[in-house]
Amino acid sequence: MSERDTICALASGAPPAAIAILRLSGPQVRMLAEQHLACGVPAPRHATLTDMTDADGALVDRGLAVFMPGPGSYTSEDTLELYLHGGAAVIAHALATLTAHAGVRIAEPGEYTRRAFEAGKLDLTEAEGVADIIEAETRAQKAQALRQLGGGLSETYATWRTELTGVLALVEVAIDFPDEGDAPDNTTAPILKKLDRVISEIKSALGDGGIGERIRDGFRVAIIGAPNAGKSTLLNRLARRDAAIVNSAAGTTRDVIEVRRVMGGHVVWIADTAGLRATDDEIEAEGVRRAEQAARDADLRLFLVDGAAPDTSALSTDYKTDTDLVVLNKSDIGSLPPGIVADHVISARSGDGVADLEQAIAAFVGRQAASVEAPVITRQRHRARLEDGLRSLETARDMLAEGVGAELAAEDVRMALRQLGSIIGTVGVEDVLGAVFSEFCIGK
Ligand SMILES: Nc1nc2c(ncn2[C@@H]2O[C@H](COP(=O)(O)OP(=O)(O)OP(=O)(O)O)[C@@H](O)[C@H]2O)c(=O)[nH]1
Ligand SMILES: [Mg+2]
Repeated sequence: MSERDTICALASGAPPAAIAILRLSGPQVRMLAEQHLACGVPAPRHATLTDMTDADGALVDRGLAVFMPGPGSYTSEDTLELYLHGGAAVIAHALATLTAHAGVRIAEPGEYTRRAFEAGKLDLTEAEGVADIIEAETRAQKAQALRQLGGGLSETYATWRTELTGVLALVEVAIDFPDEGDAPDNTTAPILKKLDRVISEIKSALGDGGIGERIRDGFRVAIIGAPNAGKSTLLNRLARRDAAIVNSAAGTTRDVIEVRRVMGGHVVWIADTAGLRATDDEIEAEGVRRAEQAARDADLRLFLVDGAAPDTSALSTDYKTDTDLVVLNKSDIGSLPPGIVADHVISARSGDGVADLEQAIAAFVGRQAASVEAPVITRQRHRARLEDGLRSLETARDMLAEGVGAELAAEDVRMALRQLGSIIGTVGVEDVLGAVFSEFCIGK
């Protein structure tokens, strides 16, 4: 294929809307403007009011056209944006008119940004920032996406890659000119020092408690406790809807039921779980296994204790941490048992004390989010590659320290460079590109 397709798509929201923005990019944009716009190819970067007509000369709509010639456009190709009336018939007529030409088709999800990436306008973490900013629902998500889009992660990776390239050069010198007179320490000590610095920086990025991922994907809170403690009743209250079945029979909930809320400015997933108890029922036992998994995966656990029939055995589980909350339920029944130290006393049924509990959850996620100033890792993809890179660097360091084969150490540093490179998309990304760009909406 000598020329790539010209792509077009609705870039604005679903009709009906005040305005529909159609976006075109590719080699045939000028031709399309000449054939279908009364103004011809609009003056670059000026909004031009014009009629748009179809192949038969019938009026499609009248609107504004903005032409951005390549390579100074987002995709670095000729790009045209049409601001038409945001009705379904207008959009359908306009897109049908454009795609009637050979080599003009509807864009794939994220294809504009993919072209921008391929033209070197942004790296992969910046492209992910574009997807994230569109998905962002909280200010914290937006701020993180904006930072990423602005190259906030790229800079960190560029610094590490520069330092590692320096390390590699030193290792290669050591391979080419082994200095037999010197003690090995004299040549390897400075290399090890540089290597150790990068290793400790990567370790500290990895040890961020997953805050970047939590801000992007949501914090996890699990409601844990004995059967009948009122976990599902509490979930429904927090969800403000009837998400889970409530019943006086113990062992009602089997699956983990998650609801999503924004609390303290962050996305929070609250999980209701099966009551913890030993059981012969195969399905319930699987529910208990899933409950314990949800408890381990959570950032915060609410240990719910039934005030009417206190069973505190869940409080001694190995996944309970100091920041978890012990919540005594059914305060409406009166006479709550003495001797249980609870962070909150509530009635999930009447709602008493639940507002305070919500505030405590919000405060917890707020503190967590603030615990890392500018997370380097915002997705599992980054974490996995960075862990691989760290392993390679640690292997290289151990080999250098033991004085076995600088060649092997060099190979591991090269490997780490490739692993970091795949995060920003400079190397070996064919396999990840599809996954990254498929998350986008069409028109971006
Ligand atoms: N009086 C009173 N009853 C409650 C309260 N919260 C829950 N209940 C009742 O306790 C029973 C069990 O409630 P659920 O929410 O189903 O309890 P659960 O912990 O989800 O139970 P499992 O799913 O079986 O583990 C139901 O009859 C609820 O109406 C409360 O605050 N006060
Ligand atoms: Mg339940």
